[in-house]
Amino acid sequence: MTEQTVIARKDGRIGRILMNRPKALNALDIEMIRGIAVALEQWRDDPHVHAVVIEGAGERAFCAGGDIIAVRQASMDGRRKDVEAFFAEEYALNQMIATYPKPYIALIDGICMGGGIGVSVHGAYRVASEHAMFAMPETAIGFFPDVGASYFLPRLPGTVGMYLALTGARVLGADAVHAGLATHFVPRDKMVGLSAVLAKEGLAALGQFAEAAPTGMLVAQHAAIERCFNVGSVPEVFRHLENQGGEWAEATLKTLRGVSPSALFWSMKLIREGADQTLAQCLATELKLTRTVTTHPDFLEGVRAMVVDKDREPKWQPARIEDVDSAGIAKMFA
Ligand code: QUE
Repeated sequence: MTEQTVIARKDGRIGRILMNRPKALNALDIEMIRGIAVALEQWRDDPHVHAVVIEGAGERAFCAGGDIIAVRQASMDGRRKDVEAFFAEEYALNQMIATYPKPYIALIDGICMGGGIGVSVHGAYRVASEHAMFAMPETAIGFFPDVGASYFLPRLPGTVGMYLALTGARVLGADAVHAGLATHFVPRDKMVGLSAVLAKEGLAALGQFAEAAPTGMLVAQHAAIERCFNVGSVPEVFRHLENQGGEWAEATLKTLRGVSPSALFWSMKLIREGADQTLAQCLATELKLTRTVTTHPDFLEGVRAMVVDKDREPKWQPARIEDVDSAGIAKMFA
């Protein structure tokens, strides 16, 4: 018998969802996406379920993302329907979570990237521990911040969302609360207790367990982030970082020089345009963009280099931001 990759069960006052693929860092494949959606539908009108709690199995991850290896394979095989179904169902789940009529509580005590953010940040309550690590690292694989990132990133304080989108910077638990990615801070050693008390007492448990989030480092970089990322174009980000100098700017430049140049352009356009759209509109734009981006050489190469072969040496086409054609990027949104 194979282990269930999503375990959904009722426990006291709550419905529990466990993402249970710990060896793959609980990355969401289409079966898991369907499993979560089915559980949420069943509990929507179940009077015994007062709230839903979602967690990741194992010590390392809440959820490391979507099953991007399967998407790449489907794209290479020309199985466009499979590519489309994956993103369409994933984004529909993100929308369902955003509009779910009962409290939806994500307990995040490890890696939470990409698709993992999609099954947490749209819910009303996101509890992060000191081991929570949030990131939208898609520019590194020649993709773009999706799962509604074009809705939630522009709504973070200042230009922090654009910084996270372009660099894929990691945000730890305390910073995540300050930035608004998480709503509550609970240390790891209390997270199991919180989970149990949620089943017994419901949402009131949150208030009992939450602590003040310690000050992180995002706050310290806020002024520099505004100076370098609240600008009009990708080349301007580079120019401001080069003028800025110092350790943070150097490290940020090094990161940006390693990611897909094309992905920087389409991600900036996407995040900027999402600022004045609804979540549904953002998800529709993102779904449209998956159709062109998943056939772009940088997506196939990025997933190969970062996730499949793990040599971490992607060969981008084009390789320099100077050679990215803005008009060609704009056409990918049409
Ligand atoms: C950038 C990304 C992803 C990534 C690595 C990056 C991403 C993603 C995964 C991932 C992780 C574990 C898995 C899996 C995929 O890795 O989006 O199937 O088991 O989903 O550098 O954007």
